[in-house]
Amino acid sequence: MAKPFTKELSALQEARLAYAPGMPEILRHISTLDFAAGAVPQVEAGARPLFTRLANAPVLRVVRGQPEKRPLAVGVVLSGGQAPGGHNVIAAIFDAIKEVHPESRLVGFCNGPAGIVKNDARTLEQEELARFRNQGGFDLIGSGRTKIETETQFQQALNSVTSHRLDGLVVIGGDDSNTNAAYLAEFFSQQGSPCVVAGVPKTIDGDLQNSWIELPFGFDTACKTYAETIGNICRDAVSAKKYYYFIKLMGRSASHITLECALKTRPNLALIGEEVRAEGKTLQDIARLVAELVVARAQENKEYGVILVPEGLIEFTRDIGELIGELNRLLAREAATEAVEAVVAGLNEGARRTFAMLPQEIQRQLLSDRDPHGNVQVSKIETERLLIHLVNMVLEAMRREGAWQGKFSAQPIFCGYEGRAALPSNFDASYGYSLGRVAALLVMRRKTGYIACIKNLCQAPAEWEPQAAPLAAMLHLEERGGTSKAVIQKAFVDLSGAPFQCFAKARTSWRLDDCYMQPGPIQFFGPSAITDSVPLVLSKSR
Ligand code: FBP
Repeated sequence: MAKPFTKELSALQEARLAYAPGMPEILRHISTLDFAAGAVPQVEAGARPLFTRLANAPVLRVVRGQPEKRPLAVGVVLSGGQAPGGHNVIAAIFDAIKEVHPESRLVGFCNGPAGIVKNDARTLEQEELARFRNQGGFDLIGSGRTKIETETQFQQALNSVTSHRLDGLVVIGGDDSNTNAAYLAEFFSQQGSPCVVAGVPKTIDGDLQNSWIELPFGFDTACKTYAETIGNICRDAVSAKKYYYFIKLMGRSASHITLECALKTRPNLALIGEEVRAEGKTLQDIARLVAELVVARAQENKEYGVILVPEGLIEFTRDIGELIGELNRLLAREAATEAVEAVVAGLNEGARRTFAMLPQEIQRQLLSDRDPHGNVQVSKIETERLLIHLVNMVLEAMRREGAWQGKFSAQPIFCGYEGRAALPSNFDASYGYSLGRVAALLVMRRKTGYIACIKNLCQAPAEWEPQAAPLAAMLHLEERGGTSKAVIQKAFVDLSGAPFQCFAKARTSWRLDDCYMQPGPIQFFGPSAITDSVPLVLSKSR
């Protein structure tokens, strides 16, 4: 296979290589930086016994300190789904450790955490990295979803970092991957390894947020990419006036992406999973709600429209949510080896009834493999098609009763993978780069079990505030695969928060009036108000 850096780039990719990402002013002189300890956050009682080494760690602020001149050896791994800005995290670690000492080494573990276990690694050099700066995708070293969980895997991971004589390992990942980073940090520390473990918050889903992490990197670019498509579709809808577009948006569980895209494009309806759950709605209720919209718009002579459907919607509905819970329990117990009939027979009565009402294809998708963390692979479930099917049924019933004579022609669309590997926006290019420098500093100052954070993201990068927060403080007990486990809590859309409230206030007029907005493609050249815009969910929170 040809080496990645021999790839030919487009004119825009070439131009992006020259972009100098922004960063907080203080991060420019890495070798003279240190951390100052702040408050010590509480670690949940259930997690404390598992993290005896990591508990009682303070939040860290970046400050000036004594120069460091030692060469550093750092390992890096990309974990989970792609997110724009990942290559910049790696480039930043490389630049930072070379600034500390030209003989510093950066080792990339290939294809995700499996690369750490198998010690599938290679040294990354300037010439190769130069072709990946400000580029999308994760193809420099690849990614993967393997979970490091058995005693043997932990030992193998330790052997790998020891064999490379690493001072630190940087895990670039989402909630599950950073949970894994916390366990690795604790294990390495208990075994007396000098290798520290640092996390970097990544995921387009936007669900790795808490008191210290305003947003993970990748969310901004993915939302801008999807919003471009949605805005174009809205324009098509209002031009052709003949289709209802059901656009499913990636984001696994939480509806952050849908909320951001709705604020950017103003569709006729945007379903928010967290609201559906709060109101205890079933999928049938949602189908009726959409049918009502179709009927109301038809009365205004509008037989077209745009509806946003979050990928995780069905998990939030009362009926399908319960069914998925039941299936997860049975599949975990039976290790998915049992025949489908046997799994279905094990369902409680309500779940069995819900299952029976679903089209066969959706039944099959619901039963397909879980990911290594036990999650249903919602990106494989065609919720947008299922909803169209159910809305059609409601409308046809209305037709039979003489309550509906209109036309309903629907098109399903899925916005997903294309947003994960897009060329990073200026925001994500700079954010990824800044996070990478904080991660390098964590290794340089031998701080283990921390995640790099940047506060004040609504401001220009020069004003951003770099920090590091203890991973242990983010853990809480959750039931996973039938057992209780300390994991980083996913952040869902806060229905009382300013971004959702702002959407809730505006959406009534979007239903019947066509208030569509067309944000257009991500811009890299031009006025800063356009090229450097930040996610609306951040700016509306202020
Ligand atoms: P991460 O949380 O690992 O970043 O992945 C996000 C995501 O893109 C989800 O939005 C989506 O449901 C899932 O990955 C798809 O996974 P896969 O790449 O395995 O199809």
